[in-house]
Amino acid sequence: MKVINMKTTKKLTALFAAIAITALALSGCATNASNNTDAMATMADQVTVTDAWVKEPTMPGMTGMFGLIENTGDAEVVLVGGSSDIAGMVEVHEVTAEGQMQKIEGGLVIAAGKTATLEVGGNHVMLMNLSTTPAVGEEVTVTLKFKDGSTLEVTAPVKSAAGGDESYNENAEMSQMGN
Ligand SMILES: [Cu+2]
Repeated sequence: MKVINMKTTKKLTALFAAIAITALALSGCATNASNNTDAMATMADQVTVTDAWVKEPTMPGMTGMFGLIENTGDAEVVLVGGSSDIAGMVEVHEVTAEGQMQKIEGGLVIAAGKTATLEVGGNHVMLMNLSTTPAVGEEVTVTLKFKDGSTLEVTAPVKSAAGGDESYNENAEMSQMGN
């Protein structure tokens, strides 16, 4: 043990260096791979929103946004929430068979090529903790957020609650869901 062979030490050093370089190269590959993923279309890129509208609030401090969300891509997209200047909290809601609305756990999944319908009595984008009460004729901007972190800004006109003011009425929701 007295004699430490310098050649061996150098070899070991070289070996460790080689391992370190290999590790770097591997992590480099991993980085490239994730960059490639990032270069693909985001969920927001794949989505087209049409007929978006916000209901004139019928309950204090809250309302919903409705419309059609089309997934034009070839991978599923998941709408997980959003934000708005006029709302402290934006969630994606569903209405249960009992007529209760609740947050969709994990978000609203829209398969490739499919269109999700957000409608009164069904799935909707819930705007809560409103800082202002949007009136008919005004426009509300909502930024939708998807599972991959991508976002899509939607500007929706505010429409009258007339004919839709039963949206939180359980019976109305039940009959609509039966259609
Ligand atoms: Cu809701």
